[in-house]
Amino acid sequence: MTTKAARRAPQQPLYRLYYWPFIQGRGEFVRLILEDAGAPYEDVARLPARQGGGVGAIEAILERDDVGAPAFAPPILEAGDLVLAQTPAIGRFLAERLGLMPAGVRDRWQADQLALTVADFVVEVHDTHHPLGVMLHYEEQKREAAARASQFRDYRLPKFFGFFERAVSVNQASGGAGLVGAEISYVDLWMFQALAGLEYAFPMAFASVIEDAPRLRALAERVAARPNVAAYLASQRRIPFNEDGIFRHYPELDAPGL
Ligand SMILES: N[C@@H](CCC(=O)N[C@@H](CS)C(=O)NCC(=O)O)C(=O)O
Repeated sequence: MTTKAARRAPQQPLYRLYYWPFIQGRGEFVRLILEDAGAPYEDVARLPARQGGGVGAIEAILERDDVGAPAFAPPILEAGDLVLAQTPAIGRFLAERLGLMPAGVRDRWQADQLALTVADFVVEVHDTHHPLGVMLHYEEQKREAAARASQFRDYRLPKFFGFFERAVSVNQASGGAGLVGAEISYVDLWMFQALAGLEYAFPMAFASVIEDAPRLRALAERVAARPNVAAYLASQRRIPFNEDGIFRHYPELDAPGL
């Protein structure tokens, strides 16, 4: 029998994401897992404030002391009683539940290893436009950003791409689909997002490194063509890349002298 309270409470989806509503940012790595798996979720801060959304919802969950360990920064996932922050921890949690984690023990640990490497890459991309810190605007650190971006383009980007291409190559040589394990995993979704972001932010540098990474390119295309991912990418739920996010297109950082 339904109680009055249960009848009054609107049914909330099990998964509730709290992330800045105007950017893809790190929230996108969580959204992609939920979308690919077809898991119903609420992108809480994108709801109107009168429905409990907006940035206020993020501030409120960050302040909660009744959830075990408090969350330091978004993205934050609420799943029933669990409130979990840190993108790689959320990725691991959701991938386990939603069938996007490789099956074998070694592969699971190595999925973790690779997901953290993608997360490192994301930090380095972010630091190209904010090398001094996030409390200053890009315009206040343009000189340092130019120097940092040059290091990134010349050394770090080729190193990361060479590494990821090698990882796909090694895994595919033993019959795997993507970076690790037999099937496409959450790490492949993350790799897709890292490549999409890089192509937006550094189109010229991307064009030069992707030439030497054919397996990585094919993997990203394969992820983008997965039916739920393709539907998501074509939907309004996919926030366009912009200059408030992690992957920002500043032409002067991509091609100095422009
Ligand atoms: N290592 C964390 C980083 C979280 C993070 O830096 N979140 C950003 C948005 S992408 C933020 O809002 N940070 C606020 C802060 O660090 O004070 C993760 O992977 O989730």
